Order: sequence, then C-alpha cells, then structure tokens
Amino acid sequence: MAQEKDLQKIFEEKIEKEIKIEPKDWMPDEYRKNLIRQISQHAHSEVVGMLPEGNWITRAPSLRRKVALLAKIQDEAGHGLYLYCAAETLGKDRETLVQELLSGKAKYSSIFNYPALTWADIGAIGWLVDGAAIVNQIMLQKTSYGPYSRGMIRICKEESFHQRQGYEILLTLCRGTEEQKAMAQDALNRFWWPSLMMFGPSDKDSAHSAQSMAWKIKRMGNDDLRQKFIDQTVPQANFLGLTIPDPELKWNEEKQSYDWGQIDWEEFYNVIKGNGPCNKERLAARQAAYDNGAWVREAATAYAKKKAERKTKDAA
Ligand code: BYC
Repeated sequence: MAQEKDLQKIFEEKIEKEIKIEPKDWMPDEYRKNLIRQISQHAHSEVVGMLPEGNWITRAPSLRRKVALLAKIQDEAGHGLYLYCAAETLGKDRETLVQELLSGKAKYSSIFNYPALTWADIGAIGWLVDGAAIVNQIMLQKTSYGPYSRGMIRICKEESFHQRQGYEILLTLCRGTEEQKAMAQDALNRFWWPSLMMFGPSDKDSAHSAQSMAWKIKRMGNDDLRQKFIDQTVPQANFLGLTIPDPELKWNEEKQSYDWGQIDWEEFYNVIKGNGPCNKERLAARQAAYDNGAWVREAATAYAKKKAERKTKDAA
C-alpha cells in the first residue's frame, strides 16, 4: 500500500497539473475539512437565500414577474441540492450538515440577513447579489475538487438568467415614474455595501484564503473578486441612471479600475456572528421548514427501511 508521503505527492502533483481531485482519491484531512466547510456554507446560502425572495412571490406585480421569480427561486433550491451532494461526497451526511446550519454552527452568506422591503429589492438581489455570486462562482468552476467544479458549471449557467431578471426589474423601474426610480435607488443604497461584503474579509484578514488558493480550491482572492465585481457593476448602475452610494468611488485611469470607499467591517462581523437584521428570522424559517418536512423525509425513506427490515427477517 502506498505510504502517506507518496499519496501526498500524488495529490500535490494533481493540484499542480490541474487534474481534478475526485471523491475516492486520497486527500489531506485539512483539504477535505476546508472543502466541506466551504461547500456546505455555499449550500446553506443557496437555501437560506430563497427566503428573502420567497416573501415576494405572492406580491410579484404581474404574472410574468411571478413566473420568472418562481423559476429563479426553484433554481436556488436545485443549487443547494447539487452542493449538498458535492459536500456529501466528502463523507459528511446531509442530516449533519443541515443540523450544523440550524444550530448556528455553520455560516451562510451574510447578504441573506438583510430584509427585502420593496419590489425593487427583488431587482437589486438579482442584479447585485446574483451578480456578485456569479463573479465568485465563475472562478469556482475551476476549483480543484471535481464534484464542486462540475456543480459550479451548472450553477453559473442558471445564475446569469437570475442576474438578468433582476436587472430588468430595475431597468423597468428606472424608466417608470419618479417614485419607482426612487424605489430602485433606495434598494441600491441598502444592497450595495452588503453585496461587497459577500466576497468575505480582505485577503489580509481572511483565515482560509492563502491555503485555499494554494490548494486551488479558490482561484482568486476575496479582494480581487470584489474589485472585479465593482468594475463590472458601476457601468450597469450608470446605464440605469442610479448612483452608487459611495462618495469615494472614482475611476482610476492608471489602474484601469475603480477606487472606492471603506467597507464597514464591524457590520460584517456582527452579521456573521448572528446579529444581523434578519438572522434569527432566517434560522427560525429554516427550522420550521425542517420540522414541517419531517413527514416527507419519513415517507421518502419508508420503502428502503421496510425493504431492509424484510431482508433481515428473511435472513433470520
Ligand atoms: N458571509 O477566510 P475567509 C447565491 C466567513 S448564494 C458569511 O475569507 P473563505 C444566491 C467564512 O466562511 C451564493 N460568512 O473564508 C442564493 C469564514 O468563516 P469560517 C453564495 C462569510 O471560505 C439565493 C470566515 O468568514 N456564494 O448566489 O476562504 C438567492 C473567514 O473568511 C462571508 C458562496 O457561498 C460572508 N459573506 O472565503 C440569490 C460562494 N465571507 O468558515 C443568490 C462560496 C466570509 O471559518 N464561498 N465568511 O467559520 C466562497 O467562495 C468563500 O467561502 C467566501 C469566503 C469567498 C465566501
């Protein structure tokens, strides 16, 4: 049998040569642990992320908007499922992952702890939140773990429709009445900074970035991704005729990108510690969904349970 030293070498060579690590391959414990942490938090984000938009399904302003929003939210549920499956290939079962979310042990994206107060917020979520998620997830398509990478490729295809449906909501509002445009501006004012926080702490304060980059789990740092998002989003805001709520935002000719102001990191850490405006509400909603879904889980496993019981009886 190969020695651990040799296995480590094979693993490192695969990383170096961009060969995906697959579930049955040997991998360092810390690589496995780090992946389970990131993928499961990503899965939880998709599922908790359905809540702010879900609140607006019954209030969508037209049948067309309602259909698009429903389809988007169902996609998020699907994304959660791909990601839970990817995390499970690393040896941790779904029930444990879900319990870690419900107990508050596992994180989910900070952005979903902010409320969706108006219909314009649904536009802002699609445009900014899905827009930020795409920037991050395009990079994750090249992640070193096979099931995560393949999941990301599928997810990215759907995310671009999500971003467009949000942007189109805002475009309609911005071409509407003064009041509608003001609603769009207000949504941008509230969602801009929390969207920038989605990329995580600055690389110098990021606990996992250096190791995750070395293992090619992450292919770009938090700060570079954030900058990429800003650079691509500012022209979109200009096209809408909206103002980004950052007085320090300025094009830097030399860098060929935008300079911008300071993120309120105190707010970020407060939100990820569980003290954001909606953390308690979000977890209570997930707990209620889990409790109300108990009969579905029982029904789904009943046949397999019965079959196993019969097998034991026959063998006796
Ligand atoms: N919120 O060392 P760092 C969507 C945590 S949903 C909360 O930089 P890492 C959508 C971080 O987990 C898509 N926590 O971490 C769905 C770590 O804590 P732990 C969401 C955050 O992992 C519905 C600590 O801070 N996308 O698209 O190297 C509707 C130190 O951070 C956040 C993903 O989940 C945050 N914003 O980098 C609409 C992408 N930032 O674990 C849309 C996948 C950091 O040590 N995840 N933390 O307790 C990633 O790419 C990376 O995990 C992150 C953070 C860039 C987020």
